Amino acid sequence: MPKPPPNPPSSEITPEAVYADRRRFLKNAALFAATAAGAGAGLVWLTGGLKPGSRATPRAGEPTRTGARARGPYDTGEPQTPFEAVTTYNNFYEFGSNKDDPSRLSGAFRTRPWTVVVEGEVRRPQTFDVDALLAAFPAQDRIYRMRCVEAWSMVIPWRGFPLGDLLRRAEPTSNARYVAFTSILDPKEMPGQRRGYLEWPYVEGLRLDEALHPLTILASGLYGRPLPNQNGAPLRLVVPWKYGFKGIKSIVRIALTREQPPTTWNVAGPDEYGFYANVNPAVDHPRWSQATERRIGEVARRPTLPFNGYADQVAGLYAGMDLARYF
Ligand SMILES: Nc1nc2c(c(=O)[nH]1)N[C@H]1C(S)=C(S)[C@@H](COP(=O)(O)O)O[C@H]1N2
Ligand SMILES: [Mo]
Repeated sequence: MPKPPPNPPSSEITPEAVYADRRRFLKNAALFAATAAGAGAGLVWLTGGLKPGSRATPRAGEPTRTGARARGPYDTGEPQTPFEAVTTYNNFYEFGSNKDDPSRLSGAFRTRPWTVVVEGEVRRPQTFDVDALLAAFPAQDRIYRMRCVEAWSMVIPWRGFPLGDLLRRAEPTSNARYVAFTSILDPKEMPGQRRGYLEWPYVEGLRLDEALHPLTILASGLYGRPLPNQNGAPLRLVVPWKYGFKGIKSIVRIALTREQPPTTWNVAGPDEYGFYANVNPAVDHPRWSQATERRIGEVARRPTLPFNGYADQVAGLYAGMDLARYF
């Protein structure tokens, strides 16, 4: 296998890979600086000390000053990464490998009509129209940390529903041990799929108990709005204690399986990206440290927490496992 592609050519981790992206990176940096200097946001965005009403980002669905939505048991109270950054600093290789490619190149992508198939080791396989699916499983708001394997992180207010609700509806058989997810294959509409960065379609997987965990959601929105295309419309996975690449976007198929399914980044670089991909500051990536991270919008690096800060809820899933081996 050729040397796995960097995931992705990030400026601070693989400087040698950045040459081609230099121009776009500078544009991104300029955008961030502009946002930081923007009306009312000021230093707040740089320090992460956002206050409600102090920035020029959408507020629909966020907790308001009047306390319309109380913080839920699954919400972090940390400052949310501005909408502008969440929707312009993306990894979605189907649209290209630069951070601003997905927002620049996914605008015309059609996410309706859209069907999601649930099949495999289930008693009730089903094909859903995505709007029917979203109507059947009422959305909840979840403010989660997201930690990319490239050592940057964000705080994102998602809207979605627990994956477990859908899986239980499908009635997994006693053979079901894993869940395999598949993104859409559409090289005509997705320029990145006409290039060989990765094998397409993008695929991911979870162990069934991980998939059933209440923190694991299928998201259809963020910041109280429908999910922007660049963030994985119309439906994407969010598993907040794992590296971001587990959060597969634009899902068309969910299959319950007996065997551990292949996953895109693990196939591309088995020594660099594991199947489990639990956020773990003690297990470095072969080419960089995972001990700290850069929270987008902040200057100082912060320590990376085991399981991305969700250890109380999820560490039990891995009792007795060697997490350096099953990374
Ligand atoms: N189909 C697909 N899903 C994907 C990716 C991708 O390239 N293709 N990138 C992953 C990576 S590496 C990360 S960090 C997150 C980024 O999600 P965001 O752009 O919404 O922040 O999406 C993940 N899901
Ligand atoms: Mo990532």
